[in-house]
Amino acid sequence: MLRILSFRTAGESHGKGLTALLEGIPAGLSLIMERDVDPELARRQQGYGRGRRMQIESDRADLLSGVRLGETLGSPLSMIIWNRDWENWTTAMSHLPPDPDVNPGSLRAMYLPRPGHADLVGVLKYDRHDTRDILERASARETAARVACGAVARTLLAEFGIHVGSYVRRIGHVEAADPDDLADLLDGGMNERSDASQVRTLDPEAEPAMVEAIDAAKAAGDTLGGTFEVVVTGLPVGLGSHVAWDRKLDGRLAGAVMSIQAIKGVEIGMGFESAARPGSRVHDPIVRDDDLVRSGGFGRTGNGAGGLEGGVTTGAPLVVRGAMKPISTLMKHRLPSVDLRDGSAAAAATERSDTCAVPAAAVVAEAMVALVMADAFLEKFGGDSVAEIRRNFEAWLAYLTERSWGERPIP
Ligand code: EPS
Repeated sequence: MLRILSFRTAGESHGKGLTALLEGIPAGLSLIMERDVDPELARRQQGYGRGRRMQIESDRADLLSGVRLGETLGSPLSMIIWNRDWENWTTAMSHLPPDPDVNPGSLRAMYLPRPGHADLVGVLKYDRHDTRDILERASARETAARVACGAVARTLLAEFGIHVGSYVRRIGHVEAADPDDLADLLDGGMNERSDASQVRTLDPEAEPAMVEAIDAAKAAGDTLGGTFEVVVTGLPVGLGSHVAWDRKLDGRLAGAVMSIQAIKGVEIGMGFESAARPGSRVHDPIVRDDDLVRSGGFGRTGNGAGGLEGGVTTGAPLVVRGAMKPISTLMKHRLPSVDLRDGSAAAAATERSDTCAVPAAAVVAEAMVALVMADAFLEKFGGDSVAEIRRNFEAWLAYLTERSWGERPIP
C-alpha cells in the first residue's frame, strides 16, 4: 500500500507503551510534537461511548529520533506513547516468567474467546492457550501509534495546502443527513465542526439520537458500529496511477482503511450506490474551469467518483467512507463460546471496553488516508528535502497552468 513511506507499530494494549517507527519523511519539515502530533492523539481519545480506559490515558508522543531543532532530518522518526495503565498491569504483562508464588488471578488470563474478536483464531494460529496473548496486540489501542505516524504525514501534506478531515455518518440505526454545506467545509475547516460534536457528526439533529442509541446500547450491555467519511482537499491531479494494480489509489486507500480494527467495508465516493444506477447518473461530467489549477483547468459537475478516476486523483476532494462493526466485547449480551481449558460451552469473556468507537475510528482513518496520500505525493514529487519537493510540486502546477491544447502531428 505504501511505496515510499513505511511505518511500523509495536506494543500491547496494557504493555509499557506503543512504539511507532516512520521512515521516508523528507528533511526540513517543521515538526513539533506538542503542536502537530499530540492534538491528533487527543482527538483519537474523544467520542461519546468510549470506555473508562480513555480517562486513564492522556496520550502524548515521546519523540526519540528524526527531528533536530524543530525540523525533520530525513532520518527515521521513532516515537513512544507510554501507557499510563501499564502500572496496573505490571504482573499480568511482565516480560519475565511468572513467579511460582504469584496468585494466578493476577495474571489475568482469558480462556473464553469472543466471537468477532481475534481471540480464537489467534490462539490457534500462534499456538497459545491464554487469549490475552492475542487480544493485547489485536486491541485497537494500537491505533494510537498509527495516529502518531498519520499526524506527521498530515503535517507534510499541510505544507502543500492539502487537508484531511472526517465526520461520522451513522451510529447504529441513526443516519445523519448529508451535509448540505460540505463545500464550505472543505478548506480544512471540517474537523473544527465535527470535533465540536461529541459523536463527530455534522448533523446537529442526528446528534441527540446518536447519543441516545449509544446510551441504550450501553444500558443493554451491547455495542454499536457505524460509518464515517474521510475527505481530503487540495490534492493535485495525477497522484497514483492507472498502469498497475498496486499503484491504483482506490486499492491502496481501501487496504489502508480496511486494516483498521473492526472496519468491514470501504467505499470511494458514491461507492455501493453507484452499482444501482445507470452510468449516466454516476459519472461526473467534465467541464473547463481555469480556476482549478490543481485539477489542470478541468472541473467535474459532481464528485460521485470521490476524487479518483482510474486510481488517479482528479483534483476534486477525495472521499473515502468506512463501515465499522460493533466492538466484539459485549458486557451483557455475552454470545455463546467455548472454554479453551476444557471444551465446555460457555459465554464469551467480557472486560472493560468501549460501547461505540466510531468517532475515534474516523480519526484513525484520517491518519491512514493521510499516510497513503503523503506516500502518493512523495511518489510523484519526491525528494530528500521539503524544499526539493516544493520545487517539483511547483513545476507540476506550472506545467498544468501552461499545458497547451497543441495538436499532435499525425504520423
Ligand atoms: C483502546 C484501548 C482499549 C479499549 C479499546 C481501544 O483499552 P482497554 O482494553 O484497556 O479498555 O478501550 O479497544 C477495544 C475496544 C478493543 O476491543 O480492543 C484505545 O486506546 O483506543
